[in-house]
Amino acid sequence: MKKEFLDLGKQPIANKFLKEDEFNDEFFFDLKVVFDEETKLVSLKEFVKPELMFNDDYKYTTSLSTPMVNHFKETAEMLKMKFTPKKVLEIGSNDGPFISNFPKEDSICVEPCDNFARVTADMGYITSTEFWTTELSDKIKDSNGCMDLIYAANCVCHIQDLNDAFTAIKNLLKPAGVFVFEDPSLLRMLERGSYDQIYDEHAHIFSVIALDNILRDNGLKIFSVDNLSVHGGSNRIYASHIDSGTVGDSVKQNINEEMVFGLDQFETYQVFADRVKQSKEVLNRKLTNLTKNGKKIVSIGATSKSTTVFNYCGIDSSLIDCITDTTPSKQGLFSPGSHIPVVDRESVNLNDYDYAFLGAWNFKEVIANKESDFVQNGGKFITHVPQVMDFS
Ligand code: JHZ
Repeated sequence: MKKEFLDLGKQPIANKFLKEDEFNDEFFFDLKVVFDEETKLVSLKEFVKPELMFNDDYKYTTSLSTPMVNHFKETAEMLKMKFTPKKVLEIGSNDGPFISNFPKEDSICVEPCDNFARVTADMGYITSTEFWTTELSDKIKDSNGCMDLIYAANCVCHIQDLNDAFTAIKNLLKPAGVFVFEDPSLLRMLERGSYDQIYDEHAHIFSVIALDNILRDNGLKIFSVDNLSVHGGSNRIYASHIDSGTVGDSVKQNINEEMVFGLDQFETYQVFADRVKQSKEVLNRKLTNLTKNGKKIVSIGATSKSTTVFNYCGIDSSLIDCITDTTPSKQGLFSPGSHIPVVDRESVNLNDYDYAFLGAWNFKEVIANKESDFVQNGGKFITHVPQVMDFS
C-alpha cells in the first residue's frame, strides 16, 4: 500500500524556464510524495507525462557543469579499469560528457531530448531518441546485440515504470555484464532536509533498500554501492544478473545504515515532512523580513531544485530580484512558477546585493570560492540545507 507523507503544493515543470507571454498557459500539477509499504520505494503520487519534461527544449546541460564533467571522466576511467567493457550503452546521455570517454564504434546513447540527442549523434555515436523501455531494448538487441556495461546517471530515478526499465536492462545485459547507475540518495535527502530533490523529473528518490527489492523482483541484484558527494549526496549502484557473482560488503553496510535511520518505516517520513513544513515557514519569514528591512536578495543557480523551493515556499520576484545562471539557454527567461528573471552572472554586480540565496547549494564550495569578492564586500549567502541559515 502507498501512503502519502508530503504535499509540496502546486508545482510547474521544474526545468521549463519561460518567456513572459507563456505565463498564462503554464502547466501545474500536485507535487505529493508517497511511501510504498511493500517495496519501501519513495515516489511521486502523481507522475507528469515524460514528454512534458524531456523534449527538444530541455535545459539542463551536463557539460556546462565543470565539476560534473570531471566526475563523469573519472567515473568512465574507473569503470574501464574495473570491468574493461567493450559494448557500452548510456541511458540519458544528455550532451555526452560520460559517453565521450568511450569509443564511438562500440557505444550507444539513449536520449529522448532531441536537442541533446543531436549532439551525441553529431559526435558519431548511435543515438536513440526513444524513452528507455523493454521495446527499445529489444530493438537495440536485434541491431547491436547485448551490452557489457549499461550506465545511467541521474536518469533511472526519472523513469516512472521501474519494473519495465529493469526488465529492459536484464534483456540487454550480457550474462556477465554490469548495470551501473547513480541517483540522489534518499538517506542523504532525509539527513540534510533537502526536500528540493523532489520535483516532477524525480519520479522516485531511491534508498538502497527499495532498489534491492525492485531489482531482485526483476532478476537483477545489487553487488556494490559507492556513496558519492555529487548532487548533494548520491549513490552509485552496481547491479548484475541475479545469478552472477557475489555481493560485496558495501551493500549490507548501506542497507544497515538505512535501516538504522528508519528508511523502511513510514513514521520516519512523517518526521521529515514536519521538518520540511518548518523549513518553509522559516525561509519565507527570513526572506520577507530581509526585504522589509530594505535588503536586496539575488539567487545563484536556476536549478530544478529551486523550482520546488520557490513554489513551495511562496517565493517570487517580490523577494528575490533575479537568479544568475551560467547556462545560456536559461538566461533571458523566467523561473518556472515563481517567474523570477534568470540572468547571466556576468550581467550582475553581486556587490549590489546584500544576500545571495544558493539555488545550487550542492555547489556551495565552488560558488563561495568564485564569489569571494561578494563576501569580502559584506555579502552573505543564504541556504536552506541542512537548515535555513545565512553564512559568509
Ligand atoms: P544542478 C538537474 O537538476 C536536473 P538541477 C536533473 N533532473 C537532475 O537529476 C540533476 O540535474 C542531475 C548553474 N550554476 O546541477 C548551472 C551556476 O549558475 O544543481 C545549472 O543551471 N553557477 C537532470 O537543475 C545550475 O546552476 C555556478 O557556479 O537541480 C546547477 O544545477 C554553478 C556551479 C552552477 O541541477
